[in-house]
Amino acid sequence: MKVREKTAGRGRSSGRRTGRRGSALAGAAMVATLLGSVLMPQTASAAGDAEEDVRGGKRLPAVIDGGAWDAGHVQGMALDRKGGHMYFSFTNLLVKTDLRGNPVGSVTGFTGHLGDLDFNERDGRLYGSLEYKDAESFYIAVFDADRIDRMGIDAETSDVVSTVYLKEVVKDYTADMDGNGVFDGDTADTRDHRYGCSGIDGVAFGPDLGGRGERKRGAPLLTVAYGIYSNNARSDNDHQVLLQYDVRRWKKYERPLSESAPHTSGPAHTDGKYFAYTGNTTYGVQNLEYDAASRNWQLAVYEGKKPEFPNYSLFTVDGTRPAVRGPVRGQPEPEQGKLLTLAKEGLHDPATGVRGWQAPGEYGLVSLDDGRYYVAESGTVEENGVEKQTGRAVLHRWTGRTPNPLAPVRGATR
Ligand SMILES: [Ca+2]
Ligand SMILES: [Ca+2]
Ligand SMILES: [Ca+2]
Repeated sequence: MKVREKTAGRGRSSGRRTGRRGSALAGAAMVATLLGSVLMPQTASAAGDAEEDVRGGKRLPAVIDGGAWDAGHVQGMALDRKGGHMYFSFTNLLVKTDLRGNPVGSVTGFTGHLGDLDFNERDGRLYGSLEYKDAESFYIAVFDADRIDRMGIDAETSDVVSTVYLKEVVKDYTADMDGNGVFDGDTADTRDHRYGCSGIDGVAFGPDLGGRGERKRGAPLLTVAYGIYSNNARSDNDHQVLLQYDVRRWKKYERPLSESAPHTSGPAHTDGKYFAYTGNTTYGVQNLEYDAASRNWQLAVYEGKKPEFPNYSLFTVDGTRPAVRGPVRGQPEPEQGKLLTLAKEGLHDPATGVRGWQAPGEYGLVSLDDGRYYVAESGTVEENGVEKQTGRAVLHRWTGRTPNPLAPVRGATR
């Protein structure tokens, strides 16, 4: 049995979409710890090293082990705090665990790319990004979370998951930007794809980005971040793009997942489209999260490669500053858009004005809205000749220190 681990330490060169960039672990103690967590998920973490929930709610464990699966790498996590469940997206597999890391349900059989997740406390449903690039189709997958009550639920033949088509994303993804009459498809090596859009990944519920982040009577909006191809040869791909939707009007659009006959049922318009100037990244916002304590949005990315940018791995958008109308830089034709403001925190690159952090979160980031976050650790483990993907939610505290503001809580370190 071989064990590799991918997310320890920062400052390494940028990752690729598959996230396969692990280095071999040395040290028998670490291996033993991982072996224990993988082979005995029933006894995972919890009790002994649980951290007290000072707000009087459920005690939240320092580590929630999402298990080891013959699937893609971990893409995102979502917490149903009231229900006591954690959800892990493994690219083509959704796993639901209790807070001790015991698997209680799963949805299988996705042939597309299931990315980041968020749980909507208002309707008790789980939302995730779902991409079918070859079919030029991008959806939000909506899961009836309560009904994920057994392992191996089929995504297509059961009605636990429905999908809503995002026209705005398809329009930007398929844009023939060089006007040669040919759409070049799923490749970074092209001038096509408006803003460099490769699809969608990060999702999170939060306030209207056009407002000041205050709690309004209105429901939180589903916020969906674009994937953005890494391409150093163009200047129109230096923004993160965030779309907002009021999902209370979505019932009429929801359709069963049919991967052989993709549907196009979805809202004609967004409820807001926003731009954050960060410099180009590799596949855009991997994980998006709203933190109600600071009213900040966290955007975790795989670092970009443009030498003229600082290429941070985490960006913080100041949610108390309403988006302002202004020029979307670098576009082939002058363009106005709603611009977000990066928080005046963290590392600062004077040349570009970009602020950010060298921090984890690209495999999963969940704010507890009290200065603590679950950060996903992605790894691999070999069992009986099969390489399996692992995902663990590890509790961190936001310290605000540079370069990495996220520090593991007591009991979370190995
Ligand atoms: Ca073209
Ligand atoms: Ca991802
Ligand atoms: Ca998320």
